[in-house]
Amino acid sequence: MSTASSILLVGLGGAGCSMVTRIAPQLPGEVAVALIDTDARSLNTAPNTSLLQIGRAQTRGMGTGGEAALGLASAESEEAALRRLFTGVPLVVLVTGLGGGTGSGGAAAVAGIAAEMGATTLAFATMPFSHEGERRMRQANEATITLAQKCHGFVVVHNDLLLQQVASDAPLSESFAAADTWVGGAIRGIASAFAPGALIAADPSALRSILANPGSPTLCAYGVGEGEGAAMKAARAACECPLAHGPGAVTKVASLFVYVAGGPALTTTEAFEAVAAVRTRFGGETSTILCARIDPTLGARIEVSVIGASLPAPKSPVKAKKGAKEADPSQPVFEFATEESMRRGLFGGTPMTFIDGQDVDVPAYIRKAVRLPSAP
Ligand SMILES: Nc1nc2c(ncn2[C@@H]2O[C@H](COP(=O)(O)OP(=O)(O)OP(=O)(O)O)[C@@H](O)[C@H]2O)c(=O)[nH]1
Ligand SMILES: [Mg+2]
Repeated sequence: MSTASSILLVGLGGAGCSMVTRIAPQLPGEVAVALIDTDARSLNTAPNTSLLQIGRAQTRGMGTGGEAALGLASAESEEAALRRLFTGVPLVVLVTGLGGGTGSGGAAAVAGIAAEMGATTLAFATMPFSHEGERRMRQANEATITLAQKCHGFVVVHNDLLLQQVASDAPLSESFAAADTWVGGAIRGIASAFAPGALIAADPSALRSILANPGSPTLCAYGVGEGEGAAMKAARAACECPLAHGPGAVTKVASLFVYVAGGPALTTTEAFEAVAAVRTRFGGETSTILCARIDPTLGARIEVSVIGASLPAPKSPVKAKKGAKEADPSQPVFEFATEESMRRGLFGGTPMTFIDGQDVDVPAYIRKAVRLPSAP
């Protein structure tokens, strides 16, 4: 099952397989696609797609019924097939939904094998809706810890946040499809950046060079703009993208990868302006890799995709010297305010409520940059 493509998009578990099946038709032809699940029903034959059923002995072609331990055993039972799948692939993009058993249990094992086979591994993992209950959320949270350690880049996607972008009376299947357009757009950006024929080209090793911090969350954003000032509109949309917000979101990065794609009218100045706007919002002073492509099918549209590596996690506190006063565990621990927490105040750490592209939990005078009169 080895593939000559430089990018392999992998869906794992029910959600991962559905998302990848929806996203795949929008990707450049060079991207290879694989679906992996314990549940045989997810593995529908699709053109140019590798299918791998895991855990035949463990689940007999059914899902794991929410058991992460079964998901892990199922992935491990197909280690040889997974190694063959990842042979010679420079970049693996893994998409999975956390909360169930196959994704939560199997994702770290699958990502670990991909990384061991030499691939730069970038994972997108959805977190359950809050109404799915505590057990699934706990299972998802536990999975994020192990999965993050096995990937070069790890993007947490909050389903609650994505669904806020969709009309509340939309049918569930439509809601998922609409919510997944953000993940799809971001993945299309990454895949197109590395496809041949880019104006300013990059290869997957460039991505690897900025994702040097396994275990830290990765910033991922995507935005589209159209008409006059399209590049700046796209850059602003990327800065407000729901993938780049939510609990635990990365607000400042050390290094950035920015991909700008537009129709034949896209100018160098516009591309650089978009990059500058993204850098102003997220940082990226250490290193910014720019990649750009003219894509005539985009017409007057411009797309901006962003991947950013978070600043290294602070070192664990130095052990107190013998005889020094121990920290009092009853003392509250205060964290430094981030730009985001200051903007969102009391609502920091809660899911965002977007209306007309604006986070309405941020006070209007901050959103609209109104200068307040100074105190007399
Ligand atoms: N964004 C998005 N999330 C989904 C979709 N389908 C399911 N989910 C989420 O993904 C989580 C995991 O569900 P599944 O992927 O069905 O579970 P699984 O990994 O197949 O695990 P088992 O079926 O228990 O073996 C769910 O709790 C939902 O939060 C989808 O199409 N899009
Ligand atoms: Mg399933």
